[in-house]
Amino acid sequence: MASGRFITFEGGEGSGKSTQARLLADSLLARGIDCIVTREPGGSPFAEQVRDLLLDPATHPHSALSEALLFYAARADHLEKVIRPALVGGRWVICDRFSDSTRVYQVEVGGLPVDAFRALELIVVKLTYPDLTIVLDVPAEVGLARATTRRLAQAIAGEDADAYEKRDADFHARLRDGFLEVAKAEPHRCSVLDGTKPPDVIAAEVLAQVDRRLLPPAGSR
Ligand code: T5A
Repeated sequence: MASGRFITFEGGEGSGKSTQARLLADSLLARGIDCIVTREPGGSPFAEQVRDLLLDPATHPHSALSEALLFYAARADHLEKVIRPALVGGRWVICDRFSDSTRVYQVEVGGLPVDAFRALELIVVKLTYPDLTIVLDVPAEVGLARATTRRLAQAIAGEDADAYEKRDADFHARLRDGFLEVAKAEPHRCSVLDGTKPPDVIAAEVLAQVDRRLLPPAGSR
């Protein structure tokens, strides 16, 4: 049975993941490759409900373990209802954040023991690892400025800034270092791209990575 490819976008806040996920989907669809764009936390009805709880500034303070368990509750449903069925059906899945975000936010920054993270990965993700992860790297202040601009626009429409963007600049710098460490540890899966370039330039670089790493050479297609 044909199996689709699983591509994730990772990086700090406002690094351009959602923008690039959409642009990649447009390029793949133009090539006749059936794909879906999804996100974490979220991506399935239950996981979107968990997302609302996680990102609600009014949610009561909780430990890194409690937070990780919520992310994996959402991830389990997302994998079961959306990601695995798409891949089994031969569709490509483009996901805005996945387990590397837990590794960075909850383990590297939040202090969750790495053994707990590995145990949850074994139980929930099993063998559904991404084939390719694009890490969009931007200085913390650039990502924050972009995310804040967008949030301000949303606030006019009645939305509040989420719980995460209220944290300080040091937090965002640690996130950046965390994602670069993940990419360094797994170069066969991860590709780091400069997220400060214009969106269309980054999109071309993403496509080049997809071509090089996931698509067979033209003669063998
Ligand atoms: N989280 C998530 C965890 O703690 N653990 C986990 O396991 C998971 C899965 C999710 C939060 O949850 C945390 C991480 C997050 O804090 P979210 O709202 O989904 O919350 O947050 P983000 O994923 O950070 O989403 P953002 O929308 O803030 O960032 P994106 O998707 O990286 O950026 P994007 O594409 O929306 O762009 C942001 C702005 O920048 C502009 C866009 O037009 C937009 O205005 N932009 C550019 N401007 C100039 N040049 C470019 N190249 C640009 N690309 C985009």
